[in-house]
Amino acid sequence: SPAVTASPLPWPGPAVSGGAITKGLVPLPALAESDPAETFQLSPATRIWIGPDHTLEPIADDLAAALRPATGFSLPIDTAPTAPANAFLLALDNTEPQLGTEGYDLSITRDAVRLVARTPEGLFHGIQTIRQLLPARIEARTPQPGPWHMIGGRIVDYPRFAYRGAMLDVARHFFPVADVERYIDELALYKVNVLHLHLSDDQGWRIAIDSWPKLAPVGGKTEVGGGPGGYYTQADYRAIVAYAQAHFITVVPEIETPGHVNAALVAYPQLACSGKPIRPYTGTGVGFSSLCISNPTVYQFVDDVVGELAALTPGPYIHLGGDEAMSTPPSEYAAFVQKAQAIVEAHGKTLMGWAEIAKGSLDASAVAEYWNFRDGMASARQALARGMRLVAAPADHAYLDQKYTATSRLGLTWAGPVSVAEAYAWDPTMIAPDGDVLGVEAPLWSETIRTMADIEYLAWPRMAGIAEIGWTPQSERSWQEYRLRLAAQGPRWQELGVNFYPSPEVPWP
Ligand code: TNX
Repeated sequence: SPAVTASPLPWPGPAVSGGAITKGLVPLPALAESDPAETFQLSPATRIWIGPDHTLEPIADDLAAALRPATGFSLPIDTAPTAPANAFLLALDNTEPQLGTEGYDLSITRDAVRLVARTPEGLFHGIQTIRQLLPARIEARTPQPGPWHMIGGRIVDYPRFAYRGAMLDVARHFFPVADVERYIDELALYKVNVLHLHLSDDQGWRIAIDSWPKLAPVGGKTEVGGGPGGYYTQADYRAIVAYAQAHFITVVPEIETPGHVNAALVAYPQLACSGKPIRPYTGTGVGFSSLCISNPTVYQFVDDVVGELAALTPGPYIHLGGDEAMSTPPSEYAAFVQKAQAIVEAHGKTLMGWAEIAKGSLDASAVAEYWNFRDGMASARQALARGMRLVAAPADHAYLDQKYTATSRLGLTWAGPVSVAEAYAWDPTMIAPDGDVLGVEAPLWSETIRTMADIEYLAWPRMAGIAEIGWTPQSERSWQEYRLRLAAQGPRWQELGVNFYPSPEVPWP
C-alpha cells in the first residue's frame, strides 16, 4: 500500500469533548478533536489519491460517487506515486492496531483529507463520516451551490460491537430487491454491517429452493392482508448479497423453524404431523404452525434448505428462527434445535436463532437473538449459561415495527410504543456484559407495512439510534446530546428522499 505520511494532527481524545467536528455525526465516533484553525475546501481541482496500488479503486469510486453529483466536480482518481495537495488521500495502513478491522483514522487540514484504515471496510466507514462532515446538500443527486467546507480536526474511530444489524421481515409483506437495496444504502450511512432477512413465516416463503421447488411458487403466493406476495429467485438473492457486500454488510438469512411455517406446509403438507392439506394464512396471528419433529423428512427438508442457503450466503450465520413455537411440544423443540445446529454446522455455518433456541442443549458457538423483554431475561440467561453470545434486540427498545406513540401511523403496539428516545437510551449491558454481547439488531416486522415509504417511516430515525448503540462507546452516549446530532440527519434524509418520522422529540432544523 502507498506510503501516506503520518497524520499532521495529534491523537484525539474522547469524542464527547471533541468540539464542532462531531456535531453532525451519527454514530458519534470513539475519539475526535476539532482543529478550528484548519478547514478543507473542495474545489474543482480536488483529487482522490490512492497511490499506484489499484486495490483501493472501488473505495475511491465509492467516495467519488458520493461527492460528484452534488459538487459537480470531476474528483479524478489519482494513482501517481506521490500524494498531491488538495486531495482526499486514501490508504491502507497496519500501524494502528486500535482501529481493528472496521476502524479508520481521518485527518482534515487545509491541504488534504487523509483517511487511513487497516481494511477497505474501515475506509468505507470513514467515507460515511466524510459525507456527514459536508453540508447536507452533498446528498443531493444534482449540482448544488458550494462552498464545500469540512471543518479541520482528527477522528479516530472504531466500533464497540462487531455485529450491528437491521432485520427486515420480507415474509409478512414481500419487498422487491430494489427496496432491499435502497434500505442497504440507508443502513450503510450509519455503519450498520448486518442485514438479517426474515425469509419465511406463516404468511409467505420468499426464497426459491431448487430441491423443494414448490416452496417459493406455492408458499410465496400469499402475504398479510391477501396481497400477491412474491419471492426472490436465487439470482435475486445473490444480487442482494452482492449489493450488501459492496456496502460491507453481511446478509444473515433466516428460515423460521420449527414454528412460523404455515407457508412451507401449504407447499408441502407432509412436513406437518397431520399430513393433510393446509390452507394459506394471511392474518397476523402467531404460534399455530409447526414442523413435525418426529418425521425424518423434516430433517431432509432442513438439510436441503440450509445447504442451498449456505451455498448462496458468504456470511457465517444461518438463522433458523425458533421463536414462538407454541405448537411444538417443548421436549421435541429441544431435540429439533439440537439437530438443526448439527445441520447448520455440517454446512460450515454458525447457527443463529431467537433466544428461545437456548432451550436446546446447543454448543456455545450458537448465537442467540434476545427479543422477549417480558421473559425476565430468562432466555438470555439460558443462552449465556450455555456459553452462547447474544445479539440484543429487546422488543421494547429495538423493535422498529412498534408505533412511535399511541397515535402514530403504522406499526404494532404490543411492546411499545417505542419513542425515538426509548430506541436510543438503553445499553446492551442491561442484558449481559459487553464480552458476551456480539452486538445489537433492530428488527422491522412487516405486518402493518407494504411499501418502501412505510419501511423508512418506521426505521428512521430510530434505526440511527440502534446503529449508534452498536458503534459508540457507552460512556460517550447521552440522549440530550444525541438528539442534536440526530436532528442534523433530517436535512440529509430530505435530500435523499427518505420518508422519516419527524418526531417532536428531536429539534429538527
Ligand atoms: C413477535 S419477536 C414475533 C414476530 C412478530 C412480532 C411483531 C419474534 C421473534 N416474533 O413473529 O412479527 O412479534 O412485533
